[in-house]
Amino acid sequence: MGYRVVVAGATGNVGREILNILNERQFPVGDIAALASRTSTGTQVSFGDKTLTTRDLDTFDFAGWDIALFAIGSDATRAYAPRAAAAGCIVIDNSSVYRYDPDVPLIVPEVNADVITGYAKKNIIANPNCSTAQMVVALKPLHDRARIKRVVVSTYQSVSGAGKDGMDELWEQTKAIYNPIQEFKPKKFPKQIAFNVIPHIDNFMADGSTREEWKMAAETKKIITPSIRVTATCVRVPVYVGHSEAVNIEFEQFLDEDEAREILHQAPGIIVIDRREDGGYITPNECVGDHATFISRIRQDSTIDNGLNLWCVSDNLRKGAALNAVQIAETLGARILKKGCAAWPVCKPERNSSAVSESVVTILKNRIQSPKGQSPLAWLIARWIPLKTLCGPVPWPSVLKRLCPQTACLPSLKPLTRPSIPMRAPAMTKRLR
Ligand code: 2RA
Repeated sequence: MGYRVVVAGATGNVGREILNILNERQFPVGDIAALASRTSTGTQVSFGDKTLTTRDLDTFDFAGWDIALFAIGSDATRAYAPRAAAAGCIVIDNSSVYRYDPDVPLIVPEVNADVITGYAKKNIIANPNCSTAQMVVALKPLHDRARIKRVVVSTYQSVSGAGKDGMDELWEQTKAIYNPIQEFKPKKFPKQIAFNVIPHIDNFMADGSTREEWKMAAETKKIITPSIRVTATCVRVPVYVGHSEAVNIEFEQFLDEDEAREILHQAPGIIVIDRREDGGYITPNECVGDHATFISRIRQDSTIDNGLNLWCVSDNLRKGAALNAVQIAETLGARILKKGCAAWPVCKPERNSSAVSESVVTILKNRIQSPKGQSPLAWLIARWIPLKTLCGPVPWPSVLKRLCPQTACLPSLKPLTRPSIPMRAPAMTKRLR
């Protein structure tokens, strides 16, 4: 017996990723409905091997459906989420409408899964903003060890955070700059994004910060603890997918950089790639399609007593949106609704097969510097048993595909598609699977 699942906003970037991830993680779906606005009703979207035809959100009857994953704009969320919730369907919402509502839990499952019981007040659970989700995954295990006092973060956010229009604008503007037949004026972004960076995401607030920056502070407080002070500068960069963050952390207690690295190695949802040499760190281009939050450049900040710097990168459409929403659905299933196979989701941890393959690829391809002087082989063996315990067999086809991206080498592999990416620059196409 599986869940009756609704995906609202199924034709958008995040809605399509939700469908992909439900399928990839084998969420126990008994029945699925893909919903869209009236103008997009009838559009076909992929769900594994199946093709779904989108239905009209406006006339959909949510009664009898278990979970609705919402990836629609704020106004539509205000209109339809209460309707779904009143019909007994639990809403997992990607918009910012309910994030700061004290009667709605705001959840990143690796960090605060326990608050999920609070869903019952409104039948709604909120998904955090993309830039917050990846940061709190990194902060929480460090906070548990040394208590974070203050965070100073600068973000480098990809254009996909602004949706399909943002991606199209980067593509069209780049072409127009190389081939200036006609002028291309900024529409989605306030200034030129191609070959540029823009220190402005979302609306300005009275104190001079932007709402994106305010969200990082408010959401971190709600998810981890109100005592953490966060100051952010959020910047849009000409990258298609993958948000990056330079994070400076001040702790109450001293935390040595090697211990921090080891804590992050062990933490759920995190892969550490941190070698002090050319290329020994992760860049957004390398995280596309992965489920993990990647941490690099871990180092002491010697300008304060208890300071640490790190670099944090994740796929904003996945951990920053669709993946986190599906993980919330998994948590809801495991802890509250309890339908599905008996073994599920014990066999579906946060460190998913994609992350496992990334770990193995990292070891084999990059010869990662193992912690505490272990040889890479010893490190792999030590890590192997927990990985197998958590995730079952290592997904060798995926590992091989990462090691040998030329599909000719692996004719039997079915490529993973990402239909949500509308326009692809050549470098981007190479990375998409
Ligand atoms: C952005 N944080 O990157 C937003 C998307 N939720 O614009």
